[in-house]
Formats: sequence, C-alpha cells, structure tokens
Amino acid sequence: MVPLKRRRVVSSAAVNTGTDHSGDKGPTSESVTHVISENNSGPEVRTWLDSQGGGPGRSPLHLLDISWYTESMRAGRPVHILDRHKLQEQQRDEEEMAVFSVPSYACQRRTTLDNQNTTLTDALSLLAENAELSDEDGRGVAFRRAAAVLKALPKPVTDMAQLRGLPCLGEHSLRVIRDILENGMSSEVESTKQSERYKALKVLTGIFGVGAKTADRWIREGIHTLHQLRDSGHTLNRAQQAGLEHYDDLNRPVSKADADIIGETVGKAVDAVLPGAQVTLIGGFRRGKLTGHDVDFLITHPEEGREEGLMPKVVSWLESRGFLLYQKTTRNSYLECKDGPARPPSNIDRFERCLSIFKLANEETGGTTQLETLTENGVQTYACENHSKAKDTWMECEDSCLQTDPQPQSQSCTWGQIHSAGHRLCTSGEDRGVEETEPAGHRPWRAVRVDLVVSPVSQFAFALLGWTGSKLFERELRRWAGYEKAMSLSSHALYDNKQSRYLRATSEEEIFAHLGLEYIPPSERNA
Ligand code: 8GT
Ligand code: MN
Repeated sequence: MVPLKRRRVVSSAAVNTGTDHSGDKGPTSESVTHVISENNSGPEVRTWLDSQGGGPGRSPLHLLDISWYTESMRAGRPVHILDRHKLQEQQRDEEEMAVFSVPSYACQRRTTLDNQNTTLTDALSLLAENAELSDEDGRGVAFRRAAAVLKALPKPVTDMAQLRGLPCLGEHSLRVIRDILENGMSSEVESTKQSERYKALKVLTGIFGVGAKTADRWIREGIHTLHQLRDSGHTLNRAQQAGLEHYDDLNRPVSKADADIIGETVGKAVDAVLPGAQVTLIGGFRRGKLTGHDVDFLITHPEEGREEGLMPKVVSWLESRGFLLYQKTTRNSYLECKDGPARPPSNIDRFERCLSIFKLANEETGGTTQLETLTENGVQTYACENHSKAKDTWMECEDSCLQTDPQPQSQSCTWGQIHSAGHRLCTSGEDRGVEETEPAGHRPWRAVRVDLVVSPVSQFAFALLGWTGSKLFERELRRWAGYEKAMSLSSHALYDNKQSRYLRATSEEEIFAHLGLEYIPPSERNA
C-alpha cells in the first residue's frame, strides 16, 4: 500500500502467488505487474507512478481498481481483468490504442462495406429492427445511428475507452457494446432473438406486403407462423398473396449477377417502348453490395416529359412476355408548386413507381443439361447444349427466355448453362396457375422483388441520390439539410427555406455542394 494524497494505491507484485504485497518493493520494480488503486483516477495514478520512476520505459503495468483486488482475494486467485476493473486512462489510451473520432452526421462520413465491427453492429441492428417492428421508430433510429458510427471506424473496437467522445452512442447502445466486449455477447440481444414476439414479427413481416402494424395485429390474434396465418382464414390483399406464395424465394438474398440479368431485361423493355430512355441500377447494388433483398432501378429520358406514361408501357411489355409474377404500379403525383412548399409534405416519393416480383430462371450447371419449364399441366423438360463460353451478349429466344449466348441456337436450346449468374429471366406465360409449393431446387425459376421508378430528367439527380441509400445515409442527409442548412431535401428536389427557392442540380455532386457537404460516392454511403 502506498499512500497517494488521501487515497490509496496498492502496487501488487507477483500476483500469481497472491503473497508478495508491495511496501517492500517500490512500484518501479520490474516485478510489479499490477497497480491497484482505490478512488484514484487513471491519470492520478500514472502521474504518481511516473514520479516514482515507473515511467514509459518500464514494462506495461495493469492499472486496476480495488474491485479487481477484492474479487481476486475472494476467488483465491487473480481473476480475469475485465474492462470495468481498469482505471480509465485517457492519455495513455490515446497512445496505446486507437481512439476514434468521427463527425456526427452519417452523410459527413465515408462508410464502406468493409465493416470492422460486425459483431457489434449486427447486435445493434437487431435491436434497431426489433424496435422498428415494435413501432418504436425513435429507438430504432438511435440504434441505427450507433451502429452506423461503429461501421465507420477503421479498426475493431476492443475497449470502451476507444469510444469516448464518439457521437450517437447513447447509454443503451453503450451498455450493449460493453456487454459484448466484456462477455462476448449481449443478454438483451440474445433474449430478443429468442423471444416469441420477435420471431413471429420476423416470420410475418417476411411476407411481401406485410408491415409491422399488420404483423402486430395478427400476433395479438395468436398468429405466429405462416401455417397459422393460412389457417386463420384472413383475407390477404394481392401483394400479400404473392408474398406468401413466393415466401422462400423472396427471403433468399439476390446476387449482383441476378440483378444484372434483370437489369438487361428491364433495359430491353425500356428500349422497346421508349428508345433513348436510360435505366440505372440503384439501391444497395449501386453501393457495391454483393447481395440484396430486392433490385431497384431508376428510369429516365434525357428529354423532359418523354418519360411520362412510360411505366405502364414497360410493365405491359414485361407482363406480355411473362416476366412478372406480380406488379403494382403507382402514378406520379409530384407537382412542384410555383413558389415551392416550405417543406415537401412528406418523404414518401410520388414518382411513377412499380413494385414487382420478377420471374428469374435458374441456370443449370454441367454439360448437357436437362432443363425444365413449367406449363399449365406441370413440368415440361427440354434438352439443351452447354453454352458456357458465351457470357457477354444477350438475345431473346423464341420462348422469351433470355440467354447470354451470342449465337442463335436451335429451338430446343432455349435453356442452358449460359450465365455465371446462376439464373436467367424466364417467361411464365403458360404457368401462372402453378403454385410455388415445390422445393426451390425442383423449380426452374425463382421469384425476385424488383422496384422500378421513373423520374423526369430534371429530378434525376435527386431521385438517384434518394434511391441509392443506405436508408440511414438518406435520413441523415435530410436531417443535415433541415437542421444545419435550413433546406428540405427529397428525392424530387432541394428547397432552400431561407431563399425560398428550389436549388437545381443535374448531378449528385452538385447536391452535396448545395448542402455544403464533401461528396461521398455511393460505395461510401453504406452507413
Ligand atoms: P437491400 O435491397 O439490399 O435490402 O438494400 P437497399 O437497396 O439499400 O434497400 P432498399 O429497401 O431496397 O431501398 C433502396 C433505397 O431506396 C433506400 O435508400 C431507401 O431509402 C430508398 N427508398 C425505399 N422506398 C423509398 C421511397 O418510397 N422513396 C424514396 N425516396 N426512397 C425510397 O426503399
Ligand atoms: Mn434494394
């Protein structure tokens, strides 16, 4: 025991034996491994140690709170040092471990897909999701913001001290992080995962067309599973029926290669009904994600006004060729007022938009392949050659299935190993009546959610920015615009409330500049 002011510091040597207390050995001795203090701050102890000649030159010491000592005494051995046992040492932390600093809005940060803290961010994202599904959006956003801060860190967090001064980390999030750092898991996250309510919410909102409110109503009626829903006799709307029918497919991730195949088809459809119109892949895939829950496309035409009424034509082109299992199109209802609204009435878009489910044919692998197509009566098989060499060009075959083989093949060859993606688009002209009740492995196609949005070219940059995401990045952009710049940002326009006028932009870069933000490319918007 060494007195320090009115408080006490214990320097404990040879703690393994638990016998050799200090007093006879000064704290500068190399054999002192643990310094224990009661009521002293880290810097105080460090200053005292330095004054005793135990400065930076010596081997590292554990600076611990008395609690570690008493727990070790009780256990009869030195207990494992946990975060709470350590004296907080801001200055030393900064020297010895990474201390991070990030700006507080996600739209000021560069967040790549290279997340160094997935354990922590997965845990916080699960709590965010649970809050959102429970209609507690405020709490949901708080967890999302906390997770986003951790996603932006260049290194894994190993110690709570590294988080000092970081924005958006509330008490609750910090508690979860501490639990994981100290115990390897968060009991709150584990119990949420196991809770019947969370499991039921996941199952039910996994149905396309079912939101948190509907799921909650069903759960209160005792419906927790798809079977119980089927047995309940509830009338489902068209979207929900399609969602239930294609449940497994729609809950499987979509690959980038699949997204590209669908993009080719959307491109063909758009080109056929309005030559010169352009299709851009948006959403997570534009941010560089390798998988997604759906595929999002933005369509425009370089001449303002030419895009009007485009969506119904694209949809009927796709539908007549059997590419769609489901679609619902909504009309554009966005009208810019002459003087501009003080704030666009809501963040919900009013573009012409189509929520759809595409039919994507599976690719068979191997040499000569037996391929199946569904007909009214069931399954029909075709023999097909291997066309593995061709991967670049697309052509439409007689049965409207798309393939990458540049050379026209014989009629029987409309299916085959033709794209690294694993799937091709397939028409479903004759097989609408067939339910997706067969195991996916036995079906020659899968269902994929696809969102199409049409924007006038004057709003294109705003739509592109608004639909590229991530959702949190978008939310933060709007928050930044409102709070920091007195502007209103939507996927249609940017309105300057101080100048009472719209600010035009033809590129995302211009919008960032209007907002006084450094440009962040899509691949760094993965907040
Ligand atoms: P994922 O598909 O892999 O899950 O990920 P994602 O592509 O990032 O998410 P998403 O749910 O497909 O949404 C893509 C982007 O579109 C997100 O930035 C989201 O904020 C945006 N978005 C919608 N719906 C709407 C909407 O009604 N209006 C606007 N402006 N953006 C929307 O999802
Ligand atoms: Mn998406």
